[in-house]
Amino acid sequence: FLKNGTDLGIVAVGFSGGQCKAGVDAAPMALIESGLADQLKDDLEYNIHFDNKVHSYTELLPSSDPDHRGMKKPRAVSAVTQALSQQVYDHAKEGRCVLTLGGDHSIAIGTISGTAKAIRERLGRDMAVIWVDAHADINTPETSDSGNIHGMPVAFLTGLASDKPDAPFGWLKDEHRVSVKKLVYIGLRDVDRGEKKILREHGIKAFSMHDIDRHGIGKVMDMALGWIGSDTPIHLSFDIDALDPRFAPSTGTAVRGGLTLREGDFIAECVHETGSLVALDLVEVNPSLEEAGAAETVRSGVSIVRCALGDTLL
Ligand code: B3U
Ligand code: MN
Ligand code: MN
Repeated sequence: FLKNGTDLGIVAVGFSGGQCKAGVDAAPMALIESGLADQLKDDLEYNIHFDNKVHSYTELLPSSDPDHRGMKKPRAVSAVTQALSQQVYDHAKEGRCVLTLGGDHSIAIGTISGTAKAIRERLGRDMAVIWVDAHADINTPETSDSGNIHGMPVAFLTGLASDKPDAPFGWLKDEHRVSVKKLVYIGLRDVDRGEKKILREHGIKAFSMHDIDRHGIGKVMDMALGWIGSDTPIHLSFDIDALDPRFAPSTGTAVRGGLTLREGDFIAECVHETGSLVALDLVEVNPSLEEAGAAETVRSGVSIVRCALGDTLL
């Protein structure tokens, strides 16, 4: 579905409302200022479709946004992800691969729903999702302790959580959803008790850091891509906190014992090699945390994106 020299849509999302820490909204600008878009155009020869702005959707944010089923800022996250879903859909419908720069991981409600819908309409296919993260982000509003929606996107995208039609996330329909059978996690190491129960009960494929230590990242990628099956469109959602804090200290919920940068790059390279990548998210870079490491974190993010979009070592 994707070759170098083809069309790439870029969406920059300056949104932090899925969690409590300010600053993650500054990531898209930091990534672009470090030359990411230019490198994709000049080095990897993409035909870039980018409106050159960071969207913050301020006109969509409600003046009052009380908790709903324990979720914090439900209307803000809903409005932003619904608008983003349409933006990503518009790119994907044209046959472009879509790169979304976040923002916190709640924005994946928008990106994945938009790609899933476009791929269904364009190819008549259900797509797979590879979720690279220290966390599973599969809490339902009821299992979440924090109420932060960036810990819930996978539950809404798989239909494990849903809202009534007139409630904030009522806009999500079957056409936006992905099957739990087509979801694969890599890098998990901080999973809530309720999330472990969900993963177990639904037979969701997950490779934790333990699995990576046991088998090595090469075997894990063979197993992950084998589970998805060849010739299946893939949406890669990459949370920078999957990387060890040595390589990505500037993120909201850093967890020790993570992927090396090479392991992260390798995951991205393997997904590119499938030729089936249809969309990529890079989320949770927060340059205002651990400021001494912000440049390193941005550099790691740029590296992951370059590898996923076809940069090779040789
Ligand atoms: N599982 C916890 C913590 C968390 C999820 N995602 C991040 N942190 N980045 C929660 O809040 O749901
Ligand atoms: Mn995440
Ligand atoms: Mn995470």
